[in-house]
Amino acid sequence: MLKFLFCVAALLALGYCKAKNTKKSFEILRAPPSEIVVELGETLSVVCAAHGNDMIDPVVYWVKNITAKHDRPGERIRVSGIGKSILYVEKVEAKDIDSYKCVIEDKCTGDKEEIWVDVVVPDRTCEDVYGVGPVVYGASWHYKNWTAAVQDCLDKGLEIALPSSDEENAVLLANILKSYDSHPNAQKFAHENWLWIGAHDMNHEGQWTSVVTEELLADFYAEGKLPWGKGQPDNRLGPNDKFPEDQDVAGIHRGSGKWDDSFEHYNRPYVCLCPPQ
Ligand SMILES: *[C@@H]1O[C@H](CO)[C@@H](O)[C@H](O)[C@H]1NC(C)=O
Ligand SMILES: *[C@@H]1O[C@H](CO)[C@@H](O)[C@H](O)[C@H]1NC(C)=O
Ligand SMILES: [Ca+2]
Repeated sequence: MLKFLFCVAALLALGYCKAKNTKKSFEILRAPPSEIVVELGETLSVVCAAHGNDMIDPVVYWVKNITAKHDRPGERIRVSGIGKSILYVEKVEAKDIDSYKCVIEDKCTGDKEEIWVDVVVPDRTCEDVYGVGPVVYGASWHYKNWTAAVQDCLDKGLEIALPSSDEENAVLLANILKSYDSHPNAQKFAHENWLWIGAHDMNHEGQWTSVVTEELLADFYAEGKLPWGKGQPDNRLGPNDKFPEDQDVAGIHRGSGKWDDSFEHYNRPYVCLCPPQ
């Protein structure tokens, strides 16, 4: 009823507001990218624009705080426009690092489209920035599956983290927590408790191997006993056979520092080994 009244009002005010036909009522002119990397203190300016197909332009507005999984309605930002809206922050602060969406909505036809945008600071995984301090291991609060995480460390000229003793595992955990507490990307994007590390048993079930050197962990892990969590590794199959594969890759828990074997296709943050200081 409200929608109808709005249409009638728009019809009277603007002369026309066509009935919905098969054609979409608007066309997106400027779609923001899915990720924008910005430094703290820089200006953020993101345009989202659409125009009406033979009718008045749609309403365009921005919503903040929708979580990294994009599963909350979030809060609408005050700026909105007809046909165009700009997400603008003069000087980006840590609180602006967040998931946003641009919403394009035609009130007459009910056509609506949402475009998600994650605003992040550069990882700068191993640098002493954002109050993280000097670290041996650098956490990346980006979500990648295990294979992509291994590759991203290589692309950065690093290798994925793999401690070779309980002492190193404790350092790894401490470095993850330091980053978690102060890296601007962490608070908004780290809903996961697990981070990928470089151990797998893809070649032979139960033979945990370094993805970096292909050595067996049993041959070089100092205490001889890997820091698996209780009952792990369990090589559990996916729920209801949803995932046909086994659990062949390892992650570390950011609370306990214990390891668990899991599914390669899961998207998680991950940790790279930094170059020696
Ligand atoms: C974001 O949403 C959460 C609820 O998930 C809420 O607790 C928090 O206050 C919101 N933050 C802002 C800045 O609005
Ligand atoms: C991992 O992610 C990459 C890049 O998005 C994709 O190409 C690949 O298929 C994914 N692998 C798995 C096992 O999900
Ligand atoms: Ca497991």
